[in-house]
Amino acid sequence: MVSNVGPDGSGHPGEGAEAPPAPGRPASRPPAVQEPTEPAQPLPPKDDQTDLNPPTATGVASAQQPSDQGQQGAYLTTAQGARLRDTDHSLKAGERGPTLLQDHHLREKITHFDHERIPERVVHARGAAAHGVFEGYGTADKITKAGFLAKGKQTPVFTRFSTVLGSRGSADTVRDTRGFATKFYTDGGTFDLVGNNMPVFFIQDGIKFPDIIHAGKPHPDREIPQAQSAHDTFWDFVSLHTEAQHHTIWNMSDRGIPRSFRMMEGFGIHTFRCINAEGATTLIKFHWKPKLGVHSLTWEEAQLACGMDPDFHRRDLADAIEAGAFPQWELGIQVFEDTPEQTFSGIDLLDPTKIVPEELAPVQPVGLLTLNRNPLNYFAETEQVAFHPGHLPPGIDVTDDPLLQARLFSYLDTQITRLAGPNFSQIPINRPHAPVNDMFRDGWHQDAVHSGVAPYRPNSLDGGCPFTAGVEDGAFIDVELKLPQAATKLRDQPASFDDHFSQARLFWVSMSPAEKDHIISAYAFELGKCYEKAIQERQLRCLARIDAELCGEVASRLGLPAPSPEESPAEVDPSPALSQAGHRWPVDGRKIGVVIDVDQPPEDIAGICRWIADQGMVGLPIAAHGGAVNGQPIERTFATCRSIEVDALLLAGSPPPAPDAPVPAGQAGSGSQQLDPRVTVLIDECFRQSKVIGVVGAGRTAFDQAGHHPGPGVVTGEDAVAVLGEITDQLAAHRVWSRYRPDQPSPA
Ligand code: HDE
Repeated sequence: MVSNVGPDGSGHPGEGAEAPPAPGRPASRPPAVQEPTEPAQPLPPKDDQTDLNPPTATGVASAQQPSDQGQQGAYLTTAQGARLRDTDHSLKAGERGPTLLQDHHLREKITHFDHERIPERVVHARGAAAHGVFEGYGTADKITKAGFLAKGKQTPVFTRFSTVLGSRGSADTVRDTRGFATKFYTDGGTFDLVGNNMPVFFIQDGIKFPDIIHAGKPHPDREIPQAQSAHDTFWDFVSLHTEAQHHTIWNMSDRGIPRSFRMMEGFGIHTFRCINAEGATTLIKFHWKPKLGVHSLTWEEAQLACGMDPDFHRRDLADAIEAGAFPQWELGIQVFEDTPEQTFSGIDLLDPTKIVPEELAPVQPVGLLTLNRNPLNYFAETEQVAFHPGHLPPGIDVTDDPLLQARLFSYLDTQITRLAGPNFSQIPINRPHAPVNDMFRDGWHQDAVHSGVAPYRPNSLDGGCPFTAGVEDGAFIDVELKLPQAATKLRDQPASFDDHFSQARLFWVSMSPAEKDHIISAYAFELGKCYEKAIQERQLRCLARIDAELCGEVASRLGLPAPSPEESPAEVDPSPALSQAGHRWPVDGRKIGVVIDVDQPPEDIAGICRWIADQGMVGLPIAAHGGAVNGQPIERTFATCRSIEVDALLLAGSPPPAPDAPVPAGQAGSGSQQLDPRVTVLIDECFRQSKVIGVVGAGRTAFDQAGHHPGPGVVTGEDAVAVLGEITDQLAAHRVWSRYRPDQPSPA
């Protein structure tokens, strides 16, 4: 940070700059004035800044505009650039006297601070983001002329992940839908793909959006609960507006508590229309497929993380990128013929509460997203980025999905309050990388210095500039569509939107037994938090229309009778692609907790950690105390580590007994002493959460004392590398599903 660097680059005043404090004087008295020498950290060379300083709204590269740089020069200055001698003492009438109104620096500093916060996003307030690059495969060339999808074309991107309901300071691992928004800075103008980690939405018409959000947000009287759907108004809404039942069952499934942003699918949800170079159109749906697979937390892990590490997802993303484990997703499309009906296999493509099963329309990969750089400044980039589903490049256009249509209005409108005016696209993170030459002028926070006198067209004073582009110049041309001649103006929707339950059932029947059990537990937990019995009963009537077993189980856990379905559940074929279970995935970046003890030879511990790192995973040494054990730096202690932080556990030594633990009469030696209860909890939780547990040599003492027995997913042996090899193999399935016992409910 240039501003923190003193003249000698150390963060302190230069040698001789400050006389030793006189007796009785505070050490922080202003230093004597002295010219600094060269700053120790020179500003990055111009080339390094080009990424952060894309062309401005006037098309001038911002590196040519020094005002775009956050910090310049080595000296602390006022906002006007006057160098400051002291920023720690206000100007007073006498050492013990009142502060003077004329102290401009004091007023400027406090005034700026008073206005540092901007309104948080009305939804999706909590998020984390990263920069990256998108490379096209060229496989969509016949469908769209969008240049960023061309083979080998690389486009800079910025992706922001978010929860929907919580405020900016809420926890990451709450049960909720996740946002997955990507800004592609394409040569043909910015493209924002503003999607979610679930392929359907709560409502079919955007006019209901304020209503579902009011229902999901905290109750207006007490402003609780925060970032939760486990409350009366949410369940009141979704049981009355039954189109929400499909999205709700996704929320109650494991998809509502992802293991990591890196392990989530993403969906554009709406159907979009593509146009190719010949002018032919196709309907498509966007999908993001994570290279690491789709994985989730258990409910116990999610709840633990809310307390142990509320920044769990944010930290996970930043740590992985910093460690060079760059997350990747393939962008894929489902392709449908653009017929007047806009349906596929009987599914209305304009209904955002419906999916098209991948077995009917396979997802075809069209490019690869790699996130490879963390933001430098949260506020400047992650907070101020502004997405909009209407930011489309030539080759991609919208459809008449009534939810998408309302979004096209909302995203522009909301930024005017959130980012204080209409010029938010001039904020560096929002600047297109394509040259911009609009005729928008003035307004709050206008940064561009526009030249010319004629911001209108046609004109004869500015040489006719700017010119309009034709198809051959890459213009965005709205797809022309014939509207039905006999269309009636009305507030209504097509009859095909009335089926609210068949796809919720499709989701349910596609789940594995463990996933079904998680869904039942989630409904029972969330509805169990409702005060109103009438709401619970109404939601049970909805579940009866999805599946009798689901309804019966939830009803019994709520202590209510299971209602009979008003209509028999539909006959549907499962879609195996919807289940997360039964696949194997790369283990890159997975964390193995290694419990070690002081007696272990240093070469053992170092060898274990090296082996884990060589596999592209992260070893997390855990010991009784911090610092180092036999030269091995300790990352976590028994006090700071909980199961949530590890994907697998290796008991590599016999940890010391609990301090002051009594030795049972007649027994001696560490093997008979009581295990530190924090290690017992760690082993218990990993066991219950179906994580692979490796037990090497003396680690067996700890495992036995925790009261567990070898079984599925417990790998024992004397050779640490052999045990680690087996752990790694089992990690590819994420969890040891064969150890999962639905009849043994976890405490959370
Ligand atoms: Fe959004 N949504 N939304 N939404 N949405 C916003 O825009 C809105 C919808 C989504 O990381 C807001 O800039 C309406 C569907 C994401 O900055 C706001 C409707 C999908 C993000 C808004 C929807 C989304 C937002 C709040 C119904 C998935 C975070 C701040 C018609 C396809 C983007 C902002 C980021 C954010 C309105 C429905 C995804 C208020 C009116 C469907 C990922 O404009």
